[in-house]
Amino acid sequence: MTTAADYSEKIPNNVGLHEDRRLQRALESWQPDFLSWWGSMGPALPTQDVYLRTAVNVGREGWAHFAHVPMPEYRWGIFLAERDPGRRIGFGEHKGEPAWQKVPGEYRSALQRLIVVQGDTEPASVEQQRNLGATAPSLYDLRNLFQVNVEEGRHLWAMVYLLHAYFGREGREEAAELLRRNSGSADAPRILGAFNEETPDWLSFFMFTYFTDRDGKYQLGTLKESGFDPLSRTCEFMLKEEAHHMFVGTTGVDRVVERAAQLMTEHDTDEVAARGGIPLSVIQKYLNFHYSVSLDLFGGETSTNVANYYTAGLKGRWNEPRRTDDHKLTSESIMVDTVTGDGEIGQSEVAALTGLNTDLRREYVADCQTGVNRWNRILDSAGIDFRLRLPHVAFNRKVGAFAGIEATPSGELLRTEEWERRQGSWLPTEVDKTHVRSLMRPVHERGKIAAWIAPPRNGINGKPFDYEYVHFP
Ligand code: BYC
Repeated sequence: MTTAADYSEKIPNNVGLHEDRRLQRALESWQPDFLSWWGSMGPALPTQDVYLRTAVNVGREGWAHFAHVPMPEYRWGIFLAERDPGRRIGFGEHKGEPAWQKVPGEYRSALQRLIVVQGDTEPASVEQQRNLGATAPSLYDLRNLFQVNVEEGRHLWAMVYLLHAYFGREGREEAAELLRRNSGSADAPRILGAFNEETPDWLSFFMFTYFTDRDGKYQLGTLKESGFDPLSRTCEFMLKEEAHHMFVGTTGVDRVVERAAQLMTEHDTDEVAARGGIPLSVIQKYLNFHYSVSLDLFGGETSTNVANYYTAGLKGRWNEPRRTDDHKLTSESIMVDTVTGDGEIGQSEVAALTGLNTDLRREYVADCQTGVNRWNRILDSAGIDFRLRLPHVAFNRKVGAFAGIEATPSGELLRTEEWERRQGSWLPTEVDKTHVRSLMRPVHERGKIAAWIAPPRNGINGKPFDYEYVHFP
């Protein structure tokens, strides 16, 4: 199989779509629905064209092509990483067997469920970010937003391809449903909690791309290990695109923190709101919110679903090949966070298989900490004592062991009344949100940037910051 994408076809792909006319027709009939969804739920700001990256190859070198593209003409396609013909299942009860090229009947519904949940998040994030273009702090940021959006659209294509190619009529129905559910809808919401929250301002967008896209990185990392080879290969390639989304989040928060620090130093005050910046205390509240809702995306600390997925060979662990155990875990155990019998936050020992959501979440938490360290280094080098922190895992949780309790960011239990009284000092209040929103004025002039954020260190693809990343009609 070649790795290069065939752009002469209606649906660019590297899966030899033209060899399977039925599948091609099915996907070609989904395509107008996708485009109509993109038109009504995708980026709302009219543009003439945007400097976008398009995948042209899945190999290691030169996989992307950059050019100004009118957004509706972006070529969404289907790209799977190269097939390793000798690949074997790396974990679970089928460990050592050749990876599956077809869906094993007994795992059909579980696999379909995982693909649908993954697929559902992609268009959800596009919907959540729909209106951000109108308040972009610079053309550079606007371009990054649109890049993230078109690639989330492509990730939807990736899951829809799997549903159409391997799950028959039910798969096609699920693919249609992915365009019918909408973020925040009362009748047909998106499946996972965080994807029904609003992303109303750019600080939220940067926190979302830092914390929530990072859940994507870890979940895709586990699905990349899947015994179902087409899922593994599609996730492998998605991870490549995902890296830029997290870069947008990491450097976005960097720049908001840097600007706050500059204003604090310049005016010798913490009151940066009056100077057009976002106070560090508000940045901390946004961080608390996005981190805690993203922790919920890992499911419960203990879960029989995840144990079954692992045993069946459908969903592995982060860095599965590098783990030094037996990759079956039938006789291992793990400590997981819990609320103990006497109502305290503690830990308990459970079978390693049922604790796999905790295993993944711990990898994620350690990764999240690296960003916080990085932001604190910015503060440190500006001579500022304030430090950002990840809140305790029990803080503001709606899923799992801590869903029924309230806790402070440092992990002390609280009575409900006290939580109600104090939560405004930890989570963004209406006043905070209104202030952040009031700063969100569009800066669509080349080379200019809003006052609440520092410019980036580098532009995109070697271009300068003042490059004309977006043209308007
Ligand atoms: N909200 O057994 P449990 C991304 C449900 S992000 C609502 O503890 P399990 C992206 C759960 O479905 C990555 N419901 O959980 C980022 C289950 O329902 P059923 C997306 C929730 O199954 C940014 C029940 O509660 N990919 O790519 O072990 C931009 C019991 O749950 C939530 C994936 O998530 C929640 N937060 O694990 C764009 C990978 N949490 O089955 C894209 C695929 C749990 O009893 N999904 N529930 O009806 C999975 O691997 C798993 O479904 C989960 C949950 C990790 C989500």
